[in-house]
Amino acid sequence: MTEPDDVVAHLDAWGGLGPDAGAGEPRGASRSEPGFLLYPAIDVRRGRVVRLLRGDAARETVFGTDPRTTAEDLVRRGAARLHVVDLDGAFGEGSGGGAMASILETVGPAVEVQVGGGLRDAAAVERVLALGAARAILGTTALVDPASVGRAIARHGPGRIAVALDVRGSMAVGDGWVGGASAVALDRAIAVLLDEGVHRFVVTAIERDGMLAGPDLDLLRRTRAVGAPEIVASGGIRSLDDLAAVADAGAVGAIVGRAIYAGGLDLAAAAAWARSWTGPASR
Ligand code: AMZ
Repeated sequence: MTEPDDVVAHLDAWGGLGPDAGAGEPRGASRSEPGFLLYPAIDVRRGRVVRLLRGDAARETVFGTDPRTTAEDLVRRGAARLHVVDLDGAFGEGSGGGAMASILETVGPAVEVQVGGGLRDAAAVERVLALGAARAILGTTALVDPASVGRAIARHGPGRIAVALDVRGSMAVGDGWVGGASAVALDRAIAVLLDEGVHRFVVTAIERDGMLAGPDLDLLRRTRAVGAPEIVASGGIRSLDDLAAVADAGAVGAIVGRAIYAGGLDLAAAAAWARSWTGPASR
């Protein structure tokens, strides 16, 4: 799959992170589970499996017409975990709840499925966890109402709630990343959410998402440096080397999307690497 020419430029526009953003890292990556946590991604929009470029709904590639079949296929190819996003929910355009439920029903018992997109109130979180999601991921809600994340953690436990920090420049943004989206300075968002008891942050480099352009390691180091205990890296990952690089930058896991659908990352090999990963010294 080749990308349109107009979208492969300007990947270095990440101002403000600074060359020494990783200095003074507070501690080693906190590990609640063994191995490296590899999450193949299934983004669902209008019932289909899609990848977007930098989250832009107008630049969509369809990789499947049945999310459940895609989930089964990824598990067959070696996935022990899945990251499933309801893009309709994330864009505030209704709900892909049916597809989520179908994925959870089919593979939820066998693999760890984390679900995000459109979980904007306590009932939505409750619903997705009751359907069998291992973890609910909160993006917009975490920015606009961090106290509600604290309440969700108090109710469900820190292991079942993660926050999506979708980062553009030095801001965490919500609302599907469109113009006028909710936005909070990244460092501030992390500080507030740590106070609310958040343990795991899924950090997406928006400018790299879907671009197969490599991960933003400075962003990961910076996020760790401000105290995020567990980071799952997302955006731009192409290869085993990229996975190793984000692990070395302190991420406990990573989300891979386009690379496993069209970018030549062998999921079975990546899953085997992830299982055997024991820390930066193991390479
Ligand atoms: O691609 C996008 N435009 C997009 C996307 N993938 N917008 C949001 N999301 C994802 C976030 C997170 O997993 O990375 O949706 C979830 C957040 O949804 P919400 O509804 O809680 O903001």
